[in-house]
Amino acid sequence: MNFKIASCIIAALALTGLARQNKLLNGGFEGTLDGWIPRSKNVAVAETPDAPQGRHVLRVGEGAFLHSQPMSLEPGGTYTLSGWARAGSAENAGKTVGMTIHPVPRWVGNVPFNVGVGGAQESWWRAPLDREWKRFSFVITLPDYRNGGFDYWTPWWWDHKSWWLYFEGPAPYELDGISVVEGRDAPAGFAGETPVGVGVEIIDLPPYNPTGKLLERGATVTARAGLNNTTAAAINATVRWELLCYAGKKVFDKAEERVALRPGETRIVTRRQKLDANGTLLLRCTVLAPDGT
Ligand SMILES: [Ca+2]
Repeated sequence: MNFKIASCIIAALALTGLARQNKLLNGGFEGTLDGWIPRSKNVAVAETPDAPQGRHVLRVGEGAFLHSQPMSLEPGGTYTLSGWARAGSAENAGKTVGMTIHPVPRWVGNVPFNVGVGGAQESWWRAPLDREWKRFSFVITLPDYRNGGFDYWTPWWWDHKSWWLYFEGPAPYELDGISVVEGRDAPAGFAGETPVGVGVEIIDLPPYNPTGKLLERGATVTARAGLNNTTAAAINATVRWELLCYAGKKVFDKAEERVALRPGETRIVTRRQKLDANGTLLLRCTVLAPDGT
């Protein structure tokens, strides 16, 4: 079983069996920004008929940059980063969008450094931008602290496995189908994280307020889940929504619906959830295989 976690939401998937698994969550941006950390408001998922993967892409505007959620990679491992990029304006055709990876610090405030520090390899990879979608592919070889890579960094602030993927380019530009897979060969197209990619977000949460109540008991929120069949086969699945206590031990509410996904299809499902419980709550979306596993 594979789990993905996004702030107050957990999405889980019980289907397995991908040939090459994407280390990124929601690299296809199918319906939500789940799995990504925009560093400004000028980053959005957009539906477009010419998306190279699925039907949604990421649009990055002026002054914006973004990180992926942390992904777990093996020290000394070799991975291939691939995807599609496109200029969002005629002026940006011919320019490049840069990407690199940073260790994820355990301690907020530690200055991140990228993969090239302390090593001889490239620190940044640059994908060409054009008015048409262009595919890019780069091989990343990680330093190995056991052989001296990053050995001057004390281990308490980094677990040597957690990395962020980071993009910075000439806005506006667009990205789609981002994959990080093991080995030196780029996948033919997008590599799924799981057979059905699941991204979940609550679209009507009030802004964070450290001095007041976030939501009153009995309030209703709307959750939106993007379900993307990343395989070449049709999948009949069950979507299960559960409202849980923070520890995951008590279920306050549960609902299920059946969903049929054609190969490559994306479906957006929504859930209006009444918060009829006290405390810190999790709304979990689980996609189950036909046999309920
Ligand atoms: Ca997509």
